Amino acid sequence: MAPKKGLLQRLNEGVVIGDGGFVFALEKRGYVKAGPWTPEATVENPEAVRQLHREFLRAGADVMQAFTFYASDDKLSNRGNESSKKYTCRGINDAACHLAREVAEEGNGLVAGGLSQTPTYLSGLGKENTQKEFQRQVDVFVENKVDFLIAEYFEHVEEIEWAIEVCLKSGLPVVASMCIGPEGDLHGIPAGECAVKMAKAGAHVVGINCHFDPFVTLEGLKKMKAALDAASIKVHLIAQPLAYLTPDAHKQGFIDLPEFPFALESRICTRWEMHRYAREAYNLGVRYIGGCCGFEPYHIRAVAEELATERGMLPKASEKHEPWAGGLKMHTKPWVRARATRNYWETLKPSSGRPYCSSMSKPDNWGVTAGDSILKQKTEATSEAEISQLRTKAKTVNGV
Ligand code: CBH
Ligand code: ZN
Repeated sequence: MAPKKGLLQRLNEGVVIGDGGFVFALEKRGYVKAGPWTPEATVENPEAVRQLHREFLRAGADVMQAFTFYASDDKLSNRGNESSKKYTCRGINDAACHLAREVAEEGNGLVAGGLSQTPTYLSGLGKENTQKEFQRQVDVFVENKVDFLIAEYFEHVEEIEWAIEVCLKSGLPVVASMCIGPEGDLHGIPAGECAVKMAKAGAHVVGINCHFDPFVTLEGLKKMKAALDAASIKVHLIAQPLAYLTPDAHKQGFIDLPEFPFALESRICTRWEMHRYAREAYNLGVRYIGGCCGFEPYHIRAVAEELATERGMLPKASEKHEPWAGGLKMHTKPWVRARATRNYWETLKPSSGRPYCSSMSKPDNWGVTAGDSILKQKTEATSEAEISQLRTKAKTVNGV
């Protein structure tokens, strides 16, 4: 068999589909604790992690991200009453790489080792200490021969620049993705500038994951693209947004929504919204298109179905899903059969089923993340005027 094409070749030739949200999906299935959000499931319940990888592969994902989110030693040591179970960075990252590789080999998947922001940085302990945390993870990724590295979920561009520096020493392709929106990072650095800094630090692919919905994320990516173009920098773009609609979120995204993290369900994007996301991302020039928290395999399948022509194939999971609701033609009831059209689902405005729900909430207005604690700086309520401004913005961004 010919060797698998690497990430950069695939991006140069076409589109790469990422996977979806692991901590969120596995929390709901009972294998991850919300709060610490650490991935000890790779050791405790490997079958659950393996199964989720398989479902994303079957849905069309080209990348199996090893489940190594927040798996640096400093983060793992802060798991409340579970801290006595001594899981190490090495043990968890190694197990995660094995699981991802096992499933990637069942198809044409690539394995990515992932780094994310650290309590060491957020507590202000400096570059050397922060890079030590990254290095310990990267050492395990290199030993396991992952196909590329992905630094994701960074709120401060300075920290991701330090992560990129460590990653590059491995010689592997490096993807750098920040959890920011159009307003930029938490130090006030605009989104465009963040992209330029990540690219200048040497990342091969730059972009955004988590914190905002697909359409707000693409607004951020537009700014990144404009700044990269203005600086004549050529890199690939990545988008891995939330599957939750967040038109009302402020700078820190869904973390500040009152529904985070246990009551976000009414905000979940439909598969049809993911078709729109995939098309808009592709048209913008984004070539690494995946998802983060809230993205389940059926969302990734929708991305793969939307891009089936570009990719020259449908995913395996489409055996059970005829694109644009075709399967409904086999329904016993004629009014359901009548819904087997693209137009029906594209124009539907789904109801929430909750008569007393507002479409927008008032985001909390807390301070910035510092280590694992939150410094409450101000708690001004969002004003009515601000809410109405957000509604207007949402109409234009999300068409809701
Ligand atoms: O598990 C995953 O899907 C990772 N690829 C990304 C997780 S982003 C996690 C957001 C929650 C973090 C927090 O509240 O601290
Ligand atoms: Zn996320």
